[in-house]
Amino acid sequence: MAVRVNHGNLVEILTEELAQVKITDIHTHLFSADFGELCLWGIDELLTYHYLVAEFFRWSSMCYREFFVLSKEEQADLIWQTLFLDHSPVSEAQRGVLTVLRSLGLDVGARDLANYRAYLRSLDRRAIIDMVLEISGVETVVMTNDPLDPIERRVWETVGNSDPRFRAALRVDGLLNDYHTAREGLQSLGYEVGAVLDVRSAGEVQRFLREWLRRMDGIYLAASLPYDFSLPEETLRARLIEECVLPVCAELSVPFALMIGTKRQLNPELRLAGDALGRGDVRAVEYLCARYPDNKFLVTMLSRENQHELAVAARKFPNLLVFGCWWFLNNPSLVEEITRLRLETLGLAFVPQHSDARVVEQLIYKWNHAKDVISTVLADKYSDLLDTGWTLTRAEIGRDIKDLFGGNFWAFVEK
Ligand code: FIX
Ligand code: ZN
Repeated sequence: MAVRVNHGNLVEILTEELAQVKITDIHTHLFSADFGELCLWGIDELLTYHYLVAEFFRWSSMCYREFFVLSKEEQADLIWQTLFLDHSPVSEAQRGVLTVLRSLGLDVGARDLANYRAYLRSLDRRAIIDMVLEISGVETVVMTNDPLDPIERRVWETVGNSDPRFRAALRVDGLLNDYHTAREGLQSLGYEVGAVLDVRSAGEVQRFLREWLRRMDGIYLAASLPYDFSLPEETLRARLIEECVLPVCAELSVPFALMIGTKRQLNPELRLAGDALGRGDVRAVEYLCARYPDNKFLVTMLSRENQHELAVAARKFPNLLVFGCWWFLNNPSLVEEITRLRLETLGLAFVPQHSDARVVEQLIYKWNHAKDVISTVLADKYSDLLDTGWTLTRAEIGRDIKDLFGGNFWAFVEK
């Protein structure tokens, strides 16, 4: 018999459905165990996450170079001391480490870094992946894959990815944002790409994209783009998108994911932690969706200021799927605001979050925290429905949650 939802059981039903949903995490920087050293895990990786490195330098006057020559373990010790012991760890990334430790059954109150380190080191890569996927409820992890990275390429050319829980996404930042360096990489792989994007070079770039999407069984092709990304325009990047990326995506029915709004290396001394953001231009997305109805676009934008316009654009174009609260937006207050905005503008037709995890255990906190916020927002929305006299069943709530946490993405990919 269908379970009717009412104000009294709504929160409990939501909590239970969220606890059992199988998540597809549509954008991460994780790798399956096949990728060896590229698969990051353990307390030292967690503590040296670039979000925390940036936060460490809010307090420390240490010179950047002095910090980066230290071993991972030494860097982690400094970050632990500064961000967790000398000050209370209230930021989202700081709290995240504690959520991970607690979820792994460790005693957070003991503040015993040596013990956390010893426990995590007693596990191996495969064991930690199994454990984390189980705890976080993540069923499928989409990686970020760059064949121009020699370490990664060697894996694809030898063992490949043998773990079906991990899926590939072909990332082409190098090609779109630094064509001349990428061209050398393509040439070394046998693609005859010239300095000028003539018909022959465009054909070779297409061949590269097609062959690597097939080799990786890539679900989508992706790029992060700067805040001043604009289309249409007379640039090499615009031509690469319109003459190479979009034709191949259309041919293989693969979405093109655009992650717009970076301001890379605002402080290069901070290395990976040195990137920032700027307000992007939604008109580029509108142009693509209108001009290329046979292409599918997955879009996330980094600036809070772009979210409303982007959601409105998605009302106009069925070939646009908005996803995630990316990077600097992944703070509970902003996730809540953006999720409300999207639900009110788009109904349930979007992908509320991706983790962007770089370290396996981060899946635990990124999803645990996201679910808490999404649950609060959904409770409000379903409660408003009940107030109108609308009836709801538990199965309907389960269906909606499945759509948000994976179904919408897969339906778009398979469209
Ligand atoms: O470009 C990206 O995919 C970004 O997510 C990363 O480059 C960024 O460093 C990050 O880790 C954000 O969460
Ligand atoms: Zn990312």
